Amino acid sequence: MRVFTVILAIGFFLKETQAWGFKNGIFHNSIWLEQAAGVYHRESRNGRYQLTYKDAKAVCKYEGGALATYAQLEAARKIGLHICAAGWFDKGRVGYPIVKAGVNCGSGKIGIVDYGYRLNKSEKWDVYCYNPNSKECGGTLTEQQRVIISPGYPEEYQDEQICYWHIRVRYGQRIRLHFLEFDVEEDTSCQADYLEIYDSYDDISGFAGRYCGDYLPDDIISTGNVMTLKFLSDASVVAGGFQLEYIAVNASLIHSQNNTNYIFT
Ligand SMILES: *[C@@H]1O[C@H](CO)[C@@H](O)[C@H](O)[C@H]1NC(C)=O
Ligand SMILES: *[C@@H]1O[C@H](CO)[C@@H](O)[C@H](O)[C@H]1NC(C)=O
Ligand SMILES: *[C@@H]1O[C@H](CO)[C@@H](O)[C@H](O)[C@H]1NC(C)=O
Ligand SMILES: [Ca+2]
Repeated sequence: MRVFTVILAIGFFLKETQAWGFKNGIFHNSIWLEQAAGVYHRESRNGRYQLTYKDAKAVCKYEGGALATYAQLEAARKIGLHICAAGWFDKGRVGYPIVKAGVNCGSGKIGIVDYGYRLNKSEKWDVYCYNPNSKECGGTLTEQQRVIISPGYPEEYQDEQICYWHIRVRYGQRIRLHFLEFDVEEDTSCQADYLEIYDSYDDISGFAGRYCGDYLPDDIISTGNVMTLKFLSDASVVAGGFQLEYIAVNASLIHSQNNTNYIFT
């Protein structure tokens, strides 16, 4: 039975390897750097591909930015912005930036995958915004244990921040998040400012929760060796921010043997 499981797992792994692939020893289906060169990708709060051109402009404006131009998107791509989701950018154009060729994303093309100027501005896509004033924050964390803080903590965070933290610990380990302090602008469905947790190495799958307010969230344990945290603040009202700690935990110390979400490193 165990052998059978291993074979199944290897089969799954090979299949996924073909579809996705490795880059810098990281196995994944898409890369996103946090924002790059002031450009960032946004989707509707209702999910992917929900924004008309008018909505898209409003999203960027709401966060203090504007639609990215082709040149800004390309500048960001050149320093590593790789996002497998088509979005509006300047002048009603739609496309996305690709750094790494992949079958499932851009059909092997590297560069801006450009859908051109859309005649129908009611089509729904994501959006690429440009805001040179938003602070760089977040990063890729591989330590066994580390404290993560909101930008500027223990000072209040500022408006218009977007941070991604990608946590990756050793194969066979899991990540336990433990909140130490938490104070993020409160609203009923956390639409203004929020911290989002993903049980995956991107913010495309594995959504595990969105948090705001000043209630200290419970500990969260990943199902695999990766996690993504995303912090976003809007154009007004700030709060104290947050401080949390992650610790790599040996999976064998956790009862469940669920390894479906591991990536190889
Ligand atoms: C424009 O796009 C919208 C959304 O996809 C669609 O419902 C509508 O029929 C399109 N209009 C035209 C004229 O193609
Ligand atoms: C976790 O596993 C590693 C490698 O198997 C081992 O060296 C380490 O001592 C373990 N840590 C704990 C807390 O059990
Ligand atoms: C294992 O994890 C996956 C993904 O999180 C979940 O869909 C599945 O139900 C889990 N299986 C068990 C036995 O816990
Ligand atoms: Ca706010």
